[in-house]
Amino acid sequence: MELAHEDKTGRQAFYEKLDGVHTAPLWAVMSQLVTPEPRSRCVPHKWDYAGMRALLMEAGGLITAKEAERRVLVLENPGIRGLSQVTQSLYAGLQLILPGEVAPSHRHAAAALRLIIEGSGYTAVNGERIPMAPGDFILTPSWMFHDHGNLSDDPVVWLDGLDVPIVNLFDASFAEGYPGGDVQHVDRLAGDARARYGANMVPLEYEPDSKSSPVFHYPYARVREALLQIESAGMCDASHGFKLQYANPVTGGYPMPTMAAYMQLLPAGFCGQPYRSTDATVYCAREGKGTTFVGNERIEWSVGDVFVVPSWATTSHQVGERSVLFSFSDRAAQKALGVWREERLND
Ligand code: 1HN
Repeated sequence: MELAHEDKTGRQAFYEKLDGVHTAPLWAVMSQLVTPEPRSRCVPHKWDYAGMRALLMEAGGLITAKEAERRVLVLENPGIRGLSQVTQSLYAGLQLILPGEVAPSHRHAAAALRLIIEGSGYTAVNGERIPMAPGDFILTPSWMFHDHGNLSDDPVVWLDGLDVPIVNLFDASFAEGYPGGDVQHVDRLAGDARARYGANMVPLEYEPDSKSSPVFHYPYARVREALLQIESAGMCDASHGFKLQYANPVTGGYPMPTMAAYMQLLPAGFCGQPYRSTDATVYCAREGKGTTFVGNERIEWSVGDVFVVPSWATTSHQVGERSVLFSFSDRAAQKALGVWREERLND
């Protein structure tokens, strides 16, 4: 910011004096601190699934899931390398578990969500083993023990999303291993959480003891069926196609306090209107193929590809064939804090 009466040497000496006592003049930095609109260092980027899968398999030959604790390739936003961040607030990675492997049980303050890309395995959480199938959405809420395994004959690969950068922003990170070995004690039947909380009913006089959805598993088969039925009813959103958000059935709100997640069907020939919002978003293509325009960039995607859209970047989707996109963002946290904004733009 230019000041009316230049006195550069006097000011410089003053700034050095301030610097010596861990102080700085706000007027020199204010325009970068408080911008008229979001100015993200993050950039749009796509991680091609075929290439990432090959690298995961290479990692599979170099380190076991147990030795690595989590055999994950972290997706780093090219604009902020070295921070293990896919956006300013979120972590994303691709995880591989080979047949017979176990990723040992642990818990941490950060919450995780997963979108299964290929194969079948399980995640154990809250004493229950949750089966993983392609397209399934799975939660491991904050401070709940979780371990993963693969009892099949093929690799299982999924996309992890965590709110690690948010927890670390608050310097509120805690983590510990499961005291009883690699695999947590399983004391609930398969399907227990879904039976108790996922049938549009809850246990008698239920009072939530967690800020996250007690339903840890949202199988893709049901989501897909819902999207197809909604598509057949028409009323396509001009920007989003047919889009559903994952919900905590107890509150109707987001499945976790920090993260929102979505599945959207883009009907054949869809040519979406541009849209932007303050929640930078990570997408994973579930079915079909298409193009997403992000600012001046053009991202071509097909099944398994992961791509990231920065905050406030103008975004539009186009497809030839019917396609399905999964996505997640920090919208839950932004809405809780009252800072979330969106804008629909017209061509
Ligand atoms: C974690 O616990 C998992 O449980 C995956 O699968 C990725 C990234 C950072 C910190 C903890 C998992 C993670 C993680």
